[in-house]
Amino acid sequence: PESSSDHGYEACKATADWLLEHAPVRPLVGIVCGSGLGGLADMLKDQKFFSYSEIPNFPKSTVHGHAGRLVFGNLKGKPCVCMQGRFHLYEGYSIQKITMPMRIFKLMGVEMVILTNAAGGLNQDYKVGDVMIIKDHINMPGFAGINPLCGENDDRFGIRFPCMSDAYDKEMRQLAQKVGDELGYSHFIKEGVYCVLGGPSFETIAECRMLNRLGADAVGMSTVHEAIVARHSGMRVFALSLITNKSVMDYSSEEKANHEEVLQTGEQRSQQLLVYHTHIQYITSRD
Ligand code: 6GU
Repeated sequence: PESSSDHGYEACKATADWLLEHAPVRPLVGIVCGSGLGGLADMLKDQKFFSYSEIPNFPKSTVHGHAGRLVFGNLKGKPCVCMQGRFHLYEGYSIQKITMPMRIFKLMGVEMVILTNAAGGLNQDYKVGDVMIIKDHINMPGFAGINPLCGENDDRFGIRFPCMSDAYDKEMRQLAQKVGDELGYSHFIKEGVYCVLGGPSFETIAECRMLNRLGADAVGMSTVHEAIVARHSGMRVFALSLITNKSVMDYSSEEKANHEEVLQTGEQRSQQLLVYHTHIQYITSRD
């Protein structure tokens, strides 16, 4: 088995301790902002930023549209830590390294993780700008033996064979539906299955058709690995996909997936997303 020294328990613990020493709050909620969705972090009060490059043991962000910093602060009075920019398999890191922030969250005391991403809409009823509450996932890399929990299990985080049938917290999903209704957003809020691929190339037409037939509603290159590692260590997970483009399913189509469209849709929906997010957070914190 490969050495876990740069992403194992000791490395995660050292990073968590370093962050807690320098952070203004001890976070209970950990948020990961997807491509073009980093605006949420700007809503935090009493912010403190850490560039990924200054955090010990942290990977570095390499993609345009991902700022690459950790933001601590309060959202509606709830202490949060927010990743502005995440790590992807296609950047060349190991899958254990890209999910290391989840374990650092856990060791800082985070109880709930909110993951967001930009995704392609496979479901033909979905429109660009729709927000999909993730109710389940298909872990394609997992079928090929690429799972962040591969390797020796560290019992300090969780068990060898964690259950994934309850990965996406039901109570949180119901809450998110309710908040969407209350805000008058129900026409663009869906609930569906997210399929992760390794990327960085977008899907072919044949691949989109296949994924759609397999029961996936949206496709992307993130989130699932983080959800698995977060669930492994017992954190609750809530995840949203912003449908930034429709997957091409038809050989007569002239449409082409591209990163600029992904970022643009994020910007266009950003205002509602911010309001939506903040309300989800607010209701989450009513205890
Ligand atoms: Cl169409 N595919 C993938 N794999 N990721 C995406 C996407 C599409 N749109 C946004 N992210």
